Amino acid sequence: MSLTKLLASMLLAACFTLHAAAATKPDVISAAQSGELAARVKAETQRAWQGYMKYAAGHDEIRPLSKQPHDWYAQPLLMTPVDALDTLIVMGLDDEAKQARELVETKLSFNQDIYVKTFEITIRHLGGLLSAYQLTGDKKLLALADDLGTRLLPAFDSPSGLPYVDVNLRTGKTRGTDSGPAESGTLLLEFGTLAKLTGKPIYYDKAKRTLVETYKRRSKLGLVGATFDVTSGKWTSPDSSVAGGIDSYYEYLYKCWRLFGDADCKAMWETSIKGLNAHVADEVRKNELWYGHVDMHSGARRASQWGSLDAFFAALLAVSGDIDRARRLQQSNMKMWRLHGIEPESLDYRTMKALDASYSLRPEIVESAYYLRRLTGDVRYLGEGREMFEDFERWCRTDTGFAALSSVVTKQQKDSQESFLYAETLKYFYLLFAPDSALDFDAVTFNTEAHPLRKTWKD
Ligand code: DMJ
Repeated sequence: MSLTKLLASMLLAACFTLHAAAATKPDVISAAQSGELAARVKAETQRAWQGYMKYAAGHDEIRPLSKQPHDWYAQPLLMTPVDALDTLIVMGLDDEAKQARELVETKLSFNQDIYVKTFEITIRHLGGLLSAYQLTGDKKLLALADDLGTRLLPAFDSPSGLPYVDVNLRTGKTRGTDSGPAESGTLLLEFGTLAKLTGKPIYYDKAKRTLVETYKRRSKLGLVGATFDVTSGKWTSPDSSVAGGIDSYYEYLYKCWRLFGDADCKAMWETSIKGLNAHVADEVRKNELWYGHVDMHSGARRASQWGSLDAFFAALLAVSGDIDRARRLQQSNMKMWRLHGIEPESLDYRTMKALDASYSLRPEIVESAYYLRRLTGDVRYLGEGREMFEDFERWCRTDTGFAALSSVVTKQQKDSQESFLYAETLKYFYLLFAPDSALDFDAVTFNTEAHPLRKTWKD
């Protein structure tokens, strides 16, 4: 081969390689491909629902490897149908939605002598029932929510106004004083909506008080700690971050302004986000944005830790109007995802080493991709969504649904499938790829379990 021919063929090969790379680049997704992805997510949701119905109908969850039912408490509270119902409706899986609704309406009773987690039952059950009621107009769902709301109210009767961790649904007895901002600050979207829909202001007032009590305990830097004692109302850990245990407290400060137009919430959010950006935000390797852990009083850095729960914060930045930081943070989220081809529960963002390598089928990074896609119109988030969905299917899929991973390094599956898989992870994947008309983003406010709530009342 002549030198010219050799050079020409090398150039051609280089062009081909570049073209091939461009073709697989995540940001080149057409509307048709996006529609196909939405259909794939819908089919996977249907398949996972059928797995639950076959092996665990009427129970809280299915264990995806042993195919056994699993309940959180001595009596099932139908976590999966309650969490899945609005997702099935939004996806147009009508037969499956009918099954979920029937299970909820015929088998769910809150008149049980069991202590339940105030926070978890509020975000999953109150949130799920209220959103399903708003989507269907079915009054039985609102009656269930009202019954549950009444049974949870004793949780607010503590000396500090911060809620007890557990409440007995039948006796109203409470227990659990070791709590934190996420548990006290993630109740107002649900209790507030319940108040508006039932005309019972007590629900709004109690949940707002506990949010305000949390905020009142902020430091001079505008930051909250990780844990407090419900009886004394004193901080027991000064560790400040946007991580699990605190996360959705910040989310609800902003979203309660968005849904209820509550000006106090707006003011509390504005003070808080200033404190977070001034003291908790951290930039490494020149322009990578993360939010680490600091002492709430001094601002001294305690850890460079980030994780799959923290990933929601890009969505919150985006919806509250800070698109620039939101985009940068989502890049960091993707860097976390790509480290092992699926994200770890937590990592050190300075060393980029996983600190907890498990993956619980969490939705937050997908939630952020969805918000950014809707708010910027940028197709790169579709490409990143496809990449994540393909990894998610590759490593977590089982013949009955999806399994958590005990390690994202070894990809060893674990016998656990939390109900937020249906409420959040599959819903956010679907909404990311589906046309905007699948759900009017501007008209809803998602609670922290991705149950969309709508303002249907007059002020
Ligand atoms: C969900 O129950 C909620 O999103 C909560 O705010 C945090 N943890 C899970 C999902 O990861």
